Amino acid sequence: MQNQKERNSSLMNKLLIAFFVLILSATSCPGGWGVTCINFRRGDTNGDGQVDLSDGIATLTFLFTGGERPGCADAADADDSGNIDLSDGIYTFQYLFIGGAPPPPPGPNECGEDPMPFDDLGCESVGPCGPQELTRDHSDFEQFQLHYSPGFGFCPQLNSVFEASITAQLDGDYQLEMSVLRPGQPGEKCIEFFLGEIECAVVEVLPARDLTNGEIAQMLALFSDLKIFLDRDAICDCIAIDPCRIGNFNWDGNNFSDFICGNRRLARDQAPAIRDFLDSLHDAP
Ligand SMILES: [Ca+2]
Ligand SMILES: [Ca+2]
Repeated sequence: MQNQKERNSSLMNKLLIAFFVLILSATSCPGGWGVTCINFRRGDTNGDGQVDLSDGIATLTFLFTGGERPGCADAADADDSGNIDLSDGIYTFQYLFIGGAPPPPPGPNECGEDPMPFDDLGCESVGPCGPQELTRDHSDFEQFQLHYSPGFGFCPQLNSVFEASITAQLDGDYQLEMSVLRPGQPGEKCIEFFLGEIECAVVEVLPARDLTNGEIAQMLALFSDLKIFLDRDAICDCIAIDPCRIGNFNWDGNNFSDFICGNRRLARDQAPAIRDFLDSLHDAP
């Protein structure tokens, strides 16, 4: 009787453990490297969308010669052992060249999630498994506008562009209207946003002016080759991201944010490039 009780108790413990494992696998995104519940191709260390010689080399150069850290550690873990080491490079070469077994699920050909996500690995960048990057040309715009809206807070950047508008004129000129944020002085009315470390910030409207020919050329080069996404980043399927502030970039009603979880958004380097360009226009030529 005692043995039967112990067996029942042991069975119950196993069922409870299985239950909690199921709950965890359904709700959590474990992983010290990054999140693990996003799609990847196992073996695609360099994240270019296919598994080939360069991936084995990328794994070995990362391990032994200070090469670039893989954006998706789960992809670099070619043998799914739970860590990245020499055997992963060897596993990839054996698969490619001497008929070795293919990398375990999700495998080297199709994007998929890690069926065994309980390791210390994870994914930060999924390469071509993520939304498709597109190119847009908005250089023939009539009006471009930038404004920021609060995210988690507002977190303004002092001495940087606050709002901007560039309007094409009939004579081929472009008129710039811009405001910047500067530190407030005692007695001035501070803007009413979360300012973090900043005690007081004031919006300063700069005098409107026409862009110079050099500035126009720089702007049109930037706006004719915009890298955008029409889907949010895959990482947003796993974790909540609440930005400090959201930049809204608008060409004649075509609005793209700099928010990684926004559906219509600029590629990662694009918003800073536009912001840097606008910041370069602070001072009249
Ligand atoms: Ca690759
Ligand atoms: Ca491994």
